[in-house]
Amino acid sequence: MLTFAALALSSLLSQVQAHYTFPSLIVGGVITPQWVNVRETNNYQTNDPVTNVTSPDMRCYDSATAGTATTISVTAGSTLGIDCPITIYHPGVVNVYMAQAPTGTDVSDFAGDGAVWFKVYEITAVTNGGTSITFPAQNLPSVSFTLPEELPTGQYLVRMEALALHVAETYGGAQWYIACGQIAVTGGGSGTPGPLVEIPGVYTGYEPGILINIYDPIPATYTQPGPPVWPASGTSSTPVTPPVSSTSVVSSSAPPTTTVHTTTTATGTTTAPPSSGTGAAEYAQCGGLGWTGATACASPFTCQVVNSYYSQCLST
Ligand SMILES: *[C@@H]1O[C@H](CO)[C@@H](O)[C@H](O)[C@H]1NC(C)=O
Ligand SMILES: [Cu+2]
Repeated sequence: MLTFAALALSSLLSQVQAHYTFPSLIVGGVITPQWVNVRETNNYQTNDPVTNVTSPDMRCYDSATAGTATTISVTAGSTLGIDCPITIYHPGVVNVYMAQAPTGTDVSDFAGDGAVWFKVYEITAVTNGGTSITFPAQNLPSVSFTLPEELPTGQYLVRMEALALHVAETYGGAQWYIACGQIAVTGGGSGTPGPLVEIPGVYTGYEPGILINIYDPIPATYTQPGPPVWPASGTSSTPVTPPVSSTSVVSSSAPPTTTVHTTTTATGTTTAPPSSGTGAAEYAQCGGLGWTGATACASPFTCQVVNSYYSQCLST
């Protein structure tokens, strides 16, 4: 039975970890309705990340929702987007994996088990020999990439993975924001996607791009976790966000939350987000080694230590 204290605690936890989800695909410039072509994830309300690399939820994060979705057609060679209404506000990197449902199996019935996943897109970090590290994926409202023309026609899971690295200096600190869409690729080619990996299984949590302190010392290099992108020409270090026509939004049951977050830049300098009244807004950074911005939080939020590099304005 949930006591008031338990409710208050769960509310606190959900706010400490109130992050982001990927409820929609973007097909032909149209944002699909939320959780229709993307399997509803366990965090559709809390936005909580996955932190356990061996958990079955590393795959599609839908163990608690049944994760039903319908499948949308996308032409090989066209642009596929994945929408993030709250924006990807933590520093980190992106990997997009796909897995083809076996011939004769509807992707709705495909669990994605076995070594079936290949990486089709990534957004890595940009380093400069130790003077700076930047995260081009940070603050993106969506991620878009070109479906390879070589991709065979068929039904696929498309697994979005935003790996947040702001508290990744200890094992288990890295945060994964995950969702799986269902697409039917038409007009495909005759490529052989690979290398194929299992999820979970692809990460141990000890990779240099996962167990990493991004603040001090500033990493000289960054190693993107996971296999190389297929096909090799599909690798892109510059995220491209095509314009999305707002009139083409099919539906959205809940308007996107406009939570303001902190932008941490490569050099350790940090830009504080705007706040209403006195003090920084909810989820804004308010302290940590190297922090030179505001340390006061707007009422009713208080500045709480996440780690020595990162304090955040949170509800108490
Ligand atoms: C991580 O997930 C695995 C597999 O479900 C489970 O056995 C293990 O207890 C989990 N670890 C933690 C720390 O929750
Ligand atoms: Cu977060």
